[in-house]
Amino acid sequence: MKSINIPAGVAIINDDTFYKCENLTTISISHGVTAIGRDAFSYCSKLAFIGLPSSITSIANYAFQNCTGLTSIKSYITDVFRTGKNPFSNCPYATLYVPEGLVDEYESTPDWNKVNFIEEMPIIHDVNGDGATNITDVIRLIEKLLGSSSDESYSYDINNDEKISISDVITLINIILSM
Ligand SMILES: [Ca+2]
Ligand SMILES: [Ca+2]
Repeated sequence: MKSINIPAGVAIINDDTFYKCENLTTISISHGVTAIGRDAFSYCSKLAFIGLPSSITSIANYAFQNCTGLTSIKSYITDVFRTGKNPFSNCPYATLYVPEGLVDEYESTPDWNKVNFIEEMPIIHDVNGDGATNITDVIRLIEKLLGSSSDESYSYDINNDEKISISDVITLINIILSM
């Protein structure tokens, strides 16, 4: 089991669900999940990235402890709540990326504030991850919107609002025009 999509309709990820899934490399938690249980992803040592949708309202004790390969936690949560005990304990390389303007709030809310690095979520310009931001990225994004083709490893949500929409196309075009 290397890759997991939590399907829409699942509201709670129970305690210990993915405990010690050491081969798990990617996890996609869909919007609608509200709670992540105790030790739900503990010791998933190959997990590198996680995204936390804004629907989440609780994260229990040690939910992601010892995810030692974790480098990026993207939180879309704007209503910042207190988590259980140190959910990111011993994730030494993890950076917590948070919505615009909320760094101070995360830094002052237990136990989010135990993550070593907390930064504002960067605006992604490079949809296809080839190192350049150009018209090809606009085309890939439009193809995704039209449903004609898509590569799920690409970054389509340019403006970090959890949705892929025409506003991402406009934001990307504005970025390219201002380069
Ligand atoms: Ca590109
Ligand atoms: Ca978007």
